[in-house]
Amino acid sequence: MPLISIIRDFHPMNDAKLLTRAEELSPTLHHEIKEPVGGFQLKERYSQEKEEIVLQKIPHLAIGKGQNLCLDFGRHMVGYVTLELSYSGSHPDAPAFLKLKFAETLEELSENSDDYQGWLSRSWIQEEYVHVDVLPSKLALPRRYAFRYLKITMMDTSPKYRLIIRHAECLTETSADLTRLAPLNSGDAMLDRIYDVSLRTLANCMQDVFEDGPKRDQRLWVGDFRLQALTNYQSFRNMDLVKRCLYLFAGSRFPDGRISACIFTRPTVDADDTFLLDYALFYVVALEEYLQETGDEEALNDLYHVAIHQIEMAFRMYVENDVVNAQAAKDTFVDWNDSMDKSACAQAILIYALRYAQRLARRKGDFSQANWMGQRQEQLRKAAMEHFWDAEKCCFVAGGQCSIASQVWMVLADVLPPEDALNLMRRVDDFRDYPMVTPYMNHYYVMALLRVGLKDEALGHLKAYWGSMIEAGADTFWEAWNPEQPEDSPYGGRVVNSYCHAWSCTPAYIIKSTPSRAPSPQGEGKGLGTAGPKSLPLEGKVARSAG
Ligand code: RAM
Repeated sequence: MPLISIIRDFHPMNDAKLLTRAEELSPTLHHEIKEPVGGFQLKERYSQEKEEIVLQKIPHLAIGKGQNLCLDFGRHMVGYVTLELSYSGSHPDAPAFLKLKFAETLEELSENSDDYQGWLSRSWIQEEYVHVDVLPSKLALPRRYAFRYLKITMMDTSPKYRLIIRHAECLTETSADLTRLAPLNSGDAMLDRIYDVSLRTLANCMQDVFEDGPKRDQRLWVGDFRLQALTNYQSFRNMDLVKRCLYLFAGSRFPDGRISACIFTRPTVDADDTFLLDYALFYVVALEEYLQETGDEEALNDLYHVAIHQIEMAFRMYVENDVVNAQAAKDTFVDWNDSMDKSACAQAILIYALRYAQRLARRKGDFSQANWMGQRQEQLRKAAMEHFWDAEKCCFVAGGQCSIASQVWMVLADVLPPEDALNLMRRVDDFRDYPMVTPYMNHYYVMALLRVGLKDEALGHLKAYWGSMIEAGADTFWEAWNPEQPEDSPYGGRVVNSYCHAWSCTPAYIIKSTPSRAPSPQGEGKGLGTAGPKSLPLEGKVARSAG
């Protein structure tokens, strides 16, 4: 079932003070001018068969009715495109009628949008029909696009002239400081490439807020944001952008104070009428992680009560006798896998969030609250064992299912003693009924392997999974990817998938925050191959000091 929530007469509770602070923290956007690095023509409009065109020839190539010209900008980018158009032949006696299609990948470029029958709006497909009345002229497109390729199809001209694309450029936009980008130089070419692509993914999602995807949905979702913030701490370190987003979530909420799963920022800030229990709980986690990085007293004072409220509401609405109820499973996202029972995940994520909430409470000096959090963790942990642990199968079972996700989240929540968690994670691949379909879930899978100490397996999976996207052509990481079923889309058609997606950007975080046994060949810095006490994975850091 698609994730669509419509609440009639939804009026978010807006807090002017928090929203003003969020506004003050708006980022500076950085720009660069980028031009195509190559071009080609698709032999047929929707085929992938192409004929390369030498770059120097493009300003002289005249395209007639039905023909196309594809520009390759060399890598994925986000920005505003301007085309300088001209003609060859007689004076144009009719407007040029063009179709412009922007695509993040080659497959997307050659897909016919009319074939799309999915449940998500087709308006996300980045294509325009444009009439150009005067030639030569400059066509400055008003919309921002996320793309690497641009296909220009000449829908109609007249027998008297053909179109020429004299020049094309993109004014790129990001709030990431790209001067901070440096190669990993790990000595492992695939790992270096994964690192680079993951930071490109993050940079292109860093706009006025941390967007989930610059093609779609272009907005701030809590689940994506938490992972972006973690990767940002290891790379661009734009702390104000994280703070801005924390204030935005707190500044526009459900009328009862719950954090919305996502926030619109244009034309004004507005909480979406979608609530996801796990996402609301990740707000608590993200706030605590931000405070670990910055020690920001203002944020602690302004946002502490908002975070604690998420825990209180979770108990009030979703917990009965220390076990999450059926509604909790319905309101929990975890992964794009609708047939999967998410109740064990919901129970585990609540325990996990309590760990962070307890740290928050201590940080605030709210010790009675911290004690309560500690007791509740223990009660929920015991109930999780009684309710979800199957002693015969030796795994967590939810609604008769042993999914990878249930095991991963129970491990991350420290529900099992360390030795048992290790044994469970060694067998986790046996639970194949409910495959992970997003990099988002794969991130938590890797974190669970790291948590039980299976570091080689964790890095092996990172390389295999994110590496398979690179082998399939990714120059930024994709929203959904199941290497065994590459055609899959959660939306009923890949053309609306996002191919630069925030929640996929975490390899750089994992690589940088995972200490290795041996010093790196370069022996510099921290991170993979460069062990150092500061570079413990954050999951581990929290667990050890939270106990
Ligand atoms: C989609 C987006 C977003 C995700 C939500 C749950 O609309 O891909 O990234 O957080 O779903």
